[in-house]
Amino acid sequence: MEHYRLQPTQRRLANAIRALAMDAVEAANSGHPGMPMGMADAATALFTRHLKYDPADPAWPDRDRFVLSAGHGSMLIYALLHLTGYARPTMDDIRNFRKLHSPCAGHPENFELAGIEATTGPLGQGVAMAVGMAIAERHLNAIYGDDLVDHRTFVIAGDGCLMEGLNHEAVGLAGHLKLGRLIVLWDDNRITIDGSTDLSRNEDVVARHAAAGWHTLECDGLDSGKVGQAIEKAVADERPSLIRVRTIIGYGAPNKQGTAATHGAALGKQEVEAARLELGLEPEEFTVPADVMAAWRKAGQRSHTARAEWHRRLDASGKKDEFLARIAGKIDGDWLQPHLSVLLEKPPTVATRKASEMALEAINAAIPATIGGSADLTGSNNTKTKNQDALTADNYGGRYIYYGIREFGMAAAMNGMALHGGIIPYGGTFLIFSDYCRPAIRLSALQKSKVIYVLTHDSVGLGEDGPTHQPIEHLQSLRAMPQLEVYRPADAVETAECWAAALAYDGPSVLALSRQNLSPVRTKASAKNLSGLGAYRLKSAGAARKVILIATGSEVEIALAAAEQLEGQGVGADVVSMPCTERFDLQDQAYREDILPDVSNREILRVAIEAGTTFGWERYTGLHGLRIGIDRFGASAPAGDLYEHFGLTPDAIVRRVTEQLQKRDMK
Ligand SMILES: Cc1ncc(C[n+]2csc(CCOP(=O)(O)OP(=O)(O)O)c2C)c(N)n1
Ligand SMILES: [Mg+2]
Repeated sequence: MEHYRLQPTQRRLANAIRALAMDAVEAANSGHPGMPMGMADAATALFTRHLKYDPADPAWPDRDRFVLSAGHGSMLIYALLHLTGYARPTMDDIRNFRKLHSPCAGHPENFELAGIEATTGPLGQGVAMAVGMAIAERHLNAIYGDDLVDHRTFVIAGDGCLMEGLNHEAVGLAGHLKLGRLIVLWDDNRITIDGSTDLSRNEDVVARHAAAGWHTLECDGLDSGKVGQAIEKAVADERPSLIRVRTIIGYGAPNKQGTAATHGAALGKQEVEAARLELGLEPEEFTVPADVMAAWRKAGQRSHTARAEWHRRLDASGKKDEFLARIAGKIDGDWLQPHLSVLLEKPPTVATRKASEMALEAINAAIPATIGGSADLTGSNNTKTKNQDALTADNYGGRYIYYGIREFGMAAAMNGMALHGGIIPYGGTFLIFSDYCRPAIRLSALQKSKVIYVLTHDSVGLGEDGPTHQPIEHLQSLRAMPQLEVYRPADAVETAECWAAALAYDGPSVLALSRQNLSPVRTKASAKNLSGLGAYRLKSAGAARKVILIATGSEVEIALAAAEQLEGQGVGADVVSMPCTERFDLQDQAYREDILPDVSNREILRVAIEAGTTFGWERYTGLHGLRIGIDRFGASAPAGDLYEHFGLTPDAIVRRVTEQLQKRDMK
């Protein structure tokens, strides 16, 4: 065994990763040792010789980005961060892998540890977020030049990441945009959970990448030197690169390696002992030999000088403040008040998607960090403004991305751009197709990445396209997602306010916007961003208040008309516009009770009106309130006919309210 100790070879450095992965999974009796053990040599090549990073300043803007797309192999990144000298995770953190309050969560979370660029685990999304990071890098490079922005995005992906449908979108987009700074290392171990990849895959993964314009190459993944050579070639090539890294899952566990048994379970005491002998590891758990640790720490300092030089260039650039503010996500530019003044001069009757475009004209002129786009619905989503050129392989400085029909790919790429920093991405599709982006919206929310989803055609009000295109459950299901703010503005003023609130929120937002024209409901200036309060009293009852009509978006004007009729019958009715339930829930109790008094519903009937599922509206109406909406799939017809058909007219609403009031009086 002595020969292992002559010098800390790359293999011995890699074995430190293997040891920590085995030990942590063993201690947790849960986790995935196979992937880190198989990819240890490849990761050692990347982190000791190629990746540009500095554990002393994990947020250094010009660092290379590394994304562990195969997030189940989280112990790989935890080991790497510890070995290269990041402040966390400590060895104690690693000992507590997968336990409550350890930053070493089951899957890597960017909000837990500096050095983790993206939250991964849902397979495929890491690669797709990396595409967004690579776009962000080229875009900022086009603006600030090589002196300030000149880095790469590296990814480790497994068979699973490349099998997911999303991968087709991500690979297509990266190939089309010629993102040469993107390098994916594919852990080709021919194993997934169910067993051999022969069970489920016969496609030529490499040929698929080549067909999309990628540079492809392969190497022995158990030879760190060979992996390094492949990385060098990938770096030199102008196309995005896929390196097929041939490995053996669980490498070093003599009886289990190469089998799915190492994928996602502790190896067991006996097998760990056998692996220690096989690999020449220290006998004690969680132990890294001093010379190996020293070599790792030294590797972690490789980019020290590069960082210092970058800071000197930044100091000399004359753009230091601007650049740092932009990376930090600071937004100045007072676009809202001037824009509102123009709107209030002559309140327009427009669809809120059009109102969003009008707001964006002001936003994109005032805030250079925005990058817009759409998944092939630019003219419908109204996401492109006059000053936006397309961001293309020939013009990375453009600020509008034609994502193609790749909703999930767009959403994941936007997460990547937001995580990279320096960019505020927004992108459009129909609200119905939020289902196609939903897993990425969820990662926006979990990571609190500032992405704005412009989701138009937000109800049966889209009309003739029919039930396949008409959202029903979407608004409420998106509202159910933690940390995501869902806005549904009622007119052009609210739309601008919602945009302002979304831009100010340190996390993702959805703007649900109408296809059909809406009358203005806000015609007077207000000192506050009322939409930012989530809900506000748009009209106060004239007669004694018996009813509160709570409506969102396109239904607010209908509620106003219904209230007028009720008042005509001597029934006092407030109208509350509620563009964002999440925001309203955040207001203090006094405000909430002022807007929605009488929780018991004894004195006042609360009525929710939204052209979507009524599921969940009892939260605001109370169990004895009235919920007016659509609890079935829609239908193909002109919007006006559908609103009649589904009882979303002032007359129908007044009828139901009156009935309900009579029922109560009988009690
Ligand atoms: C979207 C998604 N589906 C399923 C899973 C559960 N899962 C985790 S790892 C894995 C198998 C992945 O195989 P591979 O990428 O080859 O990883 P390896 O077994 O080689 O480590 C699956 C199905 C997941 N994490 N994400
Ligand atoms: Mg595999």
